[in-house]
Amino acid sequence: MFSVPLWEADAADQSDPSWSKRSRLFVHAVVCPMANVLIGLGSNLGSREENLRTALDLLQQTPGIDLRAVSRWIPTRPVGGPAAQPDFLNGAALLRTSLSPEHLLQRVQEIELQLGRVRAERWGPRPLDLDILLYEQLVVESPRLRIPHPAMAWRRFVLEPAAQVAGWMPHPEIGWTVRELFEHLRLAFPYVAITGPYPSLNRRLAQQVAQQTGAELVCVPGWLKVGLRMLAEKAKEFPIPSKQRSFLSPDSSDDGSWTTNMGGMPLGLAQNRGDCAYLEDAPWEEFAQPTQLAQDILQWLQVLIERLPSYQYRRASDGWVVSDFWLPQWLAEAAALLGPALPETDRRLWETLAKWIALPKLLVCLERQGDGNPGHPISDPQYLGGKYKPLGWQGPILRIRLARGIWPPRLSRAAAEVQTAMQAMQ
Ligand code: PH2
Ligand code: MG
Ligand code: MG
Repeated sequence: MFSVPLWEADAADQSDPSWSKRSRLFVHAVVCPMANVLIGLGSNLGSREENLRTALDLLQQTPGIDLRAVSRWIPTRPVGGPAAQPDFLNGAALLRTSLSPEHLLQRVQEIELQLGRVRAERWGPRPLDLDILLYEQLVVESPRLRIPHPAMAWRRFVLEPAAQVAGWMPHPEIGWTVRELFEHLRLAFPYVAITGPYPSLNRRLAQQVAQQTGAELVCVPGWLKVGLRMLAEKAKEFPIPSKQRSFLSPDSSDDGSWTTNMGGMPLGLAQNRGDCAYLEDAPWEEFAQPTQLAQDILQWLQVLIERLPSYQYRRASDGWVVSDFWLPQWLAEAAALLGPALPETDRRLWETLAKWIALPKLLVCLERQGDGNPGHPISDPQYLGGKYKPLGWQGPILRIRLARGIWPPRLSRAAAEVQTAMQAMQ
């Protein structure tokens, strides 16, 4: 039997270009089909346009990469990073590639280095930044690489050029196309909703963000979801046992008055409690009748419709609004608390009215570390699932992990993160 030794096949590969081309095509078609990849480009040092041009040339010259479309270059103000860094030139490119995400990342980083990139400060100035934004519908989460790029869904300097070359590409985690994300960014009411399992942290973060950005602050009213300051104020009006009163008093540590006064509590009670531990110890029934509560919520929804109108009614040029709740989540929690006391008609009215209220341009979700303070079970989706089906969120979401072990956690990093995201949406 006749067979070509391997080294002869190699020799043939090198001497006959058409053979080599055919064989490579064959390999791609069978082993690694070409993937559509969306790349973001940015430069704010040196000759920006030349840097971007060179980057594209180097990409195109890479075996296994086929450049399909390139956006216009868009001048943008720097978002985040050191003050007074130069303006950026941003763009996007659509590739087809046979390289794996890891190999593509390696190649992209080589090109960045070749153009003089020095990795120093986060969000610092650079002659070239090449980001893999989307790789088909893959979700990659490794220490070196995250796809989709975690901030792409709300960055204008990413979405505007990306929509020019890959408007049709869906974001695998959000389900919207790049074009839909860009439309949402342009048209949605300038509203950031903050949610998470600790009501008082949501509030503190919302307050801090509003203070830093000048945004209007909208907080959940009443005592259901408030920090302890307001609960303590309420407690003065209602007869509750003094044992509970002791840990409802606001403290003055940290930056505000919204944290539990753990000092006044027996150690056992203070352990591993969210700020809403009072929900067990001072059941809401002591404060109001369920039907009254359901009515209050209806009235409050009317107020929200005026303050958070859907984007058909107010233009995006209006000022920012920040809320310390995300409405569907909050309604789900309220419904869970009310349980069977919530009439079906009221629940349907809530849902109908909720649809009139603007979708956030960005949802911020504070997330606990696995071993951290568990928060209150009413914020646990599993608990909610059995009681009330929350409206699903579709859209950009900024997840912020709280630091381990520190309680209450400092929120300055989280606030800076939200502020940068808001800047990126402008
Ligand atoms: N990239 C960053 C941080 N900030 N701002 C603009 N305008 N354009 C960018 O490409 C950019 C940025 C981090 O990669
Ligand atoms: Mg980048
Ligand atoms: Mg980068």
